[in-house]
Amino acid sequence: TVDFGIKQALHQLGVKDINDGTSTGSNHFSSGKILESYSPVDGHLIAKVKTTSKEDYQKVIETATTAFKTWRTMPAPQRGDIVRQFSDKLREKKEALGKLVSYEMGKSYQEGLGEVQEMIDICDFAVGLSRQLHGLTMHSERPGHRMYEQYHPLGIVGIISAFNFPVAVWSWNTALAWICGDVCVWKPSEKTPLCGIACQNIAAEVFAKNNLPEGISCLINGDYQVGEFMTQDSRIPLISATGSIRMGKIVAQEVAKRLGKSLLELGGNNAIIVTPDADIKMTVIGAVFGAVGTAGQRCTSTRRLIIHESIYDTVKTAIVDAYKQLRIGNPLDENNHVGPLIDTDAVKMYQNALAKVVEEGGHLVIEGGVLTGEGYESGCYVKPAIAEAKPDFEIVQHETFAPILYLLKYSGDVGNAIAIQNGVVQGLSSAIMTNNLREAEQFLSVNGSDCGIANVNIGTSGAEIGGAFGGEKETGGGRESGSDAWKVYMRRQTNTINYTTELPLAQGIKFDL
Ligand code: UN1
Repeated sequence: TVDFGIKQALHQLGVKDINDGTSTGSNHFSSGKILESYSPVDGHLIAKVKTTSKEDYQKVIETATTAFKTWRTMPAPQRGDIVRQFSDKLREKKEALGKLVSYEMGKSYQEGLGEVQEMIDICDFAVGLSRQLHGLTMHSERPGHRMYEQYHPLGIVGIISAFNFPVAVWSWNTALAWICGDVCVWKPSEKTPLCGIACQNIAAEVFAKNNLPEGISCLINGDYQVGEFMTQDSRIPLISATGSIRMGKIVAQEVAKRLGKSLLELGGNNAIIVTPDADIKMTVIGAVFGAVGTAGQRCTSTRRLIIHESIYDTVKTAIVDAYKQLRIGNPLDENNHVGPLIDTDAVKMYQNALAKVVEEGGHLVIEGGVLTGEGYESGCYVKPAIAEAKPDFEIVQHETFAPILYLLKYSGDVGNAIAIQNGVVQGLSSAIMTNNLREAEQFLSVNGSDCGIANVNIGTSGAEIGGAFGGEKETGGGRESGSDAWKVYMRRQTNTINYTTELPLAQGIKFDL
């Protein structure tokens, strides 16, 4: 088998592979049980990682707490310079890290590189932001008084991330949290622990070079129980969690019990509305990349196409034709479009969803199925499938993390399509394909899409880092990445200063002694 430079990439990232030693793990406190990381690309065991025990966790938090005392006093623009150095390192290691993402998670190498690019982009954004952590000033109602607000660092930010964006989502959080003066403790998905170690190594190198404590960035490894150490820990004022709605509900309740803050990025059930005025060629590119990119495992993946009946057959034929060109196979081979699912459990969920849509009366236009034989030994490769369905099917209401696209038909005015699009519990990303200004504006209006992201003539996935990223309803309501998402990583303080010799009370209250 061709190695595609994996061994070298692991070496460059300081991640030991299974032949180099028994275990790997750059977090300094890891005495828990062993976690094995298998590649969905070829089914090989890549490495073993030691997980974080409860005792280790206590030490991690002590380290983070100590680091926070130094870090929070460093001026924000200087913290920005550290983030700049971190992004320089990411530029150096882009190919290696992109390759590891591709090999451990299974997305195409191009998308692996794209993910590292998102890390670089958010760092650049954060560097500029480090000079712009602005508060407002306001006019006091009392004479000789000044009022303003300022933002201070929050403390430890706990990050729980998912396998599908094993490096970028961490950096959306850390790049902002760091310039805000916070320190981070990260629990990556137990399905992609090596990506976590690689990132930690890069961060550690930068902190060491600047004589800063490594505790500014901490890594903990393990399953949901390790996540629970953080959600239940009142020393962590903010938990930023990405994953399923089921997981998010648990995290939200645990954090709320201690009145902590949570930032949730949960499931999507993203749709593209295709109106009679759509550009079909653009629609096909947007829909196909949205549905099969990352093998349908983005939270922004396109799951539903809501097509006007007058162009339904045309769109269906064009999409089916495009699917016939898709090459499925090793994601490190740049000739392939679609890589494997994360593991065989994900394959089972894909199969169950296909069975369910048929059971509910749907029709498979492209059947799908699991690939076997040479190159597919991991058992994780599936064919992207397309099903004609009804909006209210139970399975269509549900987010299946796999390349399954549902075709739904609407008639009449675009308002009917918007009602279908909004008729699910999730509210992450949405799009409309139209050249009709009225339709586009209605889609973006108060009566339009209820999602956190609403695009015109662009698909549902592939958001830029400059905007706030997140969604409404059961997607969890959090916003990460660009715009003013940084504010959640800081505590706001309102300051009123009296520079007179009198003490007038607000609201005109008289209190004479
Ligand atoms: C995710 O799937 O969790 O918008 C994040 C996108 C990417 C991020 C997806 N920029 O598709």
